[in-house]
Amino acid sequence: MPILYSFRRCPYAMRARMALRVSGVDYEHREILLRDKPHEMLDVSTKGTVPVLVLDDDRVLDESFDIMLWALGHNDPQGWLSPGLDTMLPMIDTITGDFKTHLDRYKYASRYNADTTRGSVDLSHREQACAVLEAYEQRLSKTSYLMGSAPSLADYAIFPFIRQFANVERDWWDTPRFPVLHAWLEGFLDTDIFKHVMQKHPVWQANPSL
Ligand SMILES: N[C@@H](CCC(=O)N[C@@H](CS)C(=O)NCC(=O)O)C(=O)O
Repeated sequence: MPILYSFRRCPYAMRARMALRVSGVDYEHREILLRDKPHEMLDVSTKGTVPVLVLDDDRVLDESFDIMLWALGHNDPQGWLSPGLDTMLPMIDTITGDFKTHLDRYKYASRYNADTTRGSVDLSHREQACAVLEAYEQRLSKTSYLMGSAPSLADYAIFPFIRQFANVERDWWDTPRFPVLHAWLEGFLDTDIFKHVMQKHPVWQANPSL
């Protein structure tokens, strides 16, 4: 059975878990702590990020998007790939590129700016992230989902990052400046698949009896 190293609150791991879930592929879930990564994971993927999927033939997938494609390549019962990868990729790349850059600088301002107090946010980066969100807002004003009338890989690959953004300043997000995007996100947070992949797991231990 494939093994997935995962961390519950990581948006990259969330999207990988959702694709695995929808595909029906069975796997062993190994919950890790980012501050105490098991050597079994680092031995197979030295870059030390989650998610990591170790396949039955010992191949290792250590990019969340590759895990999504691998799972959907096995089985895509809801047609997540239907819009076509070429159509979806530019949008998906924006979220893990520009948007995530600004999200991290907005949320973890003190990590990036020595003058900033721990716990404070950087509103200039919030605004730059909002420029990306504005495009989604306009798109979702025309269609129910990012690629049309049905949810697709694009929605599932993107919404965990918008969730992370929304949680930085929940009251501000709930105002809401992006009402359509807000409702779209709430819809995904309420799905069975999301609730399932957010179930809690104890931290994995190689030798629990020791
Ligand atoms: N490009 C990777 C990024 C994964 C990533 O950055 N995950 C974060 C957690 S959300 C991580 O593992 N960071 C390492 C750390 O915090 O030590 C992917 O898509 O899987």
